[in-house]
Amino acid sequence: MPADVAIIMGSQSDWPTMRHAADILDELDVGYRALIVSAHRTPDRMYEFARSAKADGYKVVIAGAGGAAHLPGMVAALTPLPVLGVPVRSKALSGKDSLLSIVQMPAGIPVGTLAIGEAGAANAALMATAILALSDDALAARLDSWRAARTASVAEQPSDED
Ligand code: RP5
Repeated sequence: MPADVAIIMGSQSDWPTMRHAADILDELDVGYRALIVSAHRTPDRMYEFARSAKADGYKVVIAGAGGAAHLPGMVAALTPLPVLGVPVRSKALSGKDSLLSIVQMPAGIPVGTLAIGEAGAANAALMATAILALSDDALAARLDSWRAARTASVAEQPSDED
């Protein structure tokens, strides 16, 4: 299966969050590759990844980082591919620093910023899937089924069971 989506993250410590994106892509049968690419610790790796991402066949980049989270914006500056940013929850500021670092891009270089943490990672995967589904009818049908199953799983009345 071709890797249409790159899930990149600044650190191994981001993986427990970013794996929620990977889980959704697995459910939807979307090819991806997960890579540790740090703007601060491995800037050359980040540059090489971003510069070649399109030629390498990726169509969407999901970038998760925490704290002074430069990774999504730097990668967005270096590739024409859509970049979805996931603010990872930080120890010091609970991810508010990550969110503000990622979301406040100056006009001209967009990063599609999702929610802090696991919900953001999962939604980044769903948004990446929706982008890919624009030119893939089979994937669009899988995404429709996935969404319909989520809707069908919601009970009409609350239960006493946890
Ligand atoms: C960022 O620093 C990473 O994205 C991570 O969220 C944060 C902390 O990294 P570690 O110190 O846990 O490696 O670059």
